[in-house]
Amino acid sequence: MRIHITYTGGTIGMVESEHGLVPGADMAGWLRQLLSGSDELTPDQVSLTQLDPLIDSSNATPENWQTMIDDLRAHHDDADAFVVLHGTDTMSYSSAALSYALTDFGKPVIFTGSQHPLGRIESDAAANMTGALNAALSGRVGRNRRAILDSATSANEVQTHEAHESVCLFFGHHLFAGNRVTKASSWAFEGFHAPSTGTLACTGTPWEWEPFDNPCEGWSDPAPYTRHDVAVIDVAPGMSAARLAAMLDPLPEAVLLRAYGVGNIPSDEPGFADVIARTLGHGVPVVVASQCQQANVMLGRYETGDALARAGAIGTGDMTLEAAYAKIIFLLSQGVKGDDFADWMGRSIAGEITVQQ
Ligand code: ASN
Repeated sequence: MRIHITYTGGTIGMVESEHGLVPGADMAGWLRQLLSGSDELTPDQVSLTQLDPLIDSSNATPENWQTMIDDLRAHHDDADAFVVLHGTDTMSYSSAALSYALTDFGKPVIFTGSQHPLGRIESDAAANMTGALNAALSGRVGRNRRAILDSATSANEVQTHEAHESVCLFFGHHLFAGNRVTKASSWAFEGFHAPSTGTLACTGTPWEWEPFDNPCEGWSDPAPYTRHDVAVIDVAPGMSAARLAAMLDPLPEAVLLRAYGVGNIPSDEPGFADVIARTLGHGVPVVVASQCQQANVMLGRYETGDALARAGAIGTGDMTLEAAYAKIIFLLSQGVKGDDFADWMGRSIAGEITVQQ
């Protein structure tokens, strides 16, 4: 068994500086030491790419997502499983983003990081690293889920290929699907939750694995991630139509509106729904998510969300905010527009959404 590790930055490899934590720990040396006593995985079975520059994940962009994808693809044939070391702040955005782009990868990719740097005596770095390695070695992640009919890249040409849902995130004794997870705590060792689907596995002797079968359609030959102008807007009590309009001027390429509950907005606020209808009228997709971590967006369930549904807004179903945002950037990077964009937001590329039959 060979493992390739892509080290992107994050607290796990940080050290104290005059201005707070910054990358700077000896990751290669620490890993060698961590594995030196193991009879399952020796240091020479592990390769490491240290991305340059190492970043705090708060600085991650879609270009960084693509750099990770490029490194994984470059090492695809060198290893049986992969670990991505990443900062926790945007790890769930990156793991969702990579899940869409790697449905053809066919090997496990496990994200992890830590709340404390590896040099701290109370650090969760070793537990998370060994947990991610154990998940990678388990043989239970990244297996073929189903052969699919793919109409993603060319509407008329229907072809079959195999789709895999292979990107996971290990943190605080739990393994999650990479596109179902959200950072829930800035300090707890159990820092992540998967509010709609729960965990894939929990550590122990032995690990407890949960049944999980979210069908996915996959995406063949994805174009690289590029940056796109997506406005993420939170609705709040008392917010006026003028404020919403100002936030949408100039018009972005897409809007991700964080509404209330099942996708409700202040419909009595004069002009509020009109701003959204006008935005849609300009051909800008408006995707409506919920401020609830555990949500199933159903536009039109209430009168307060009905105007959004009638205007053609797209609900996120049970996707996390991170999965929805990364999916919007993915679809824009693929050049998907109009009705196809709305259609794909509701379909499962990599198991990120529960498709209602
Ligand atoms: N700011 C850090 C990061 O996301 C937080 C962490 O890794 N715990 O890179």
